[in-house]
Amino acid sequence: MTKRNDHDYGHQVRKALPITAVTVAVALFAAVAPAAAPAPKVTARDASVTEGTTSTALFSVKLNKKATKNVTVSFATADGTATAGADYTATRGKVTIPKGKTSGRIKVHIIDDDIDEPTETFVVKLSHPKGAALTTKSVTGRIFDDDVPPAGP
Ligand SMILES: [Ca+2]
Ligand SMILES: [Ca+2]
Repeated sequence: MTKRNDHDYGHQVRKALPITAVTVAVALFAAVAPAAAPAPKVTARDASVTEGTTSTALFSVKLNKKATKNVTVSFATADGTATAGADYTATRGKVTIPKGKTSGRIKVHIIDDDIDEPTETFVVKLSHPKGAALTTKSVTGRIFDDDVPPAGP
């Protein structure tokens, strides 16, 4: 009776061992593996241009820390008081901040008209971040006029 019980006990221990070994291995791995780093955050800044001095509005897009892989953010312009096709060129696309870098740029073409007008604005909407969290959803482009008022009668 006693011998048989001992044998059964030993059998149970042998069966249990692999599970214990796996559990210890998983616990060790969890302790050694670094915790997943939080994704970098993307911010963008407004831009201002004066008609005629430059044909491009440059919007700076920045990460709060270097990316460990390429970060992309989709963007698309939208009219404010400025009109696409008359004051600036409607633009959409993706801005990429390459792995290891912290900044990228969005370029929007500004149209130099000959019309005297107030300062006008358009918006660049940001969306669909990949590899980072988006903290700026839209930025504003300001176009300062450079045309003189028409001469009075
Ligand atoms: Ca204009
Ligand atoms: Ca103008």
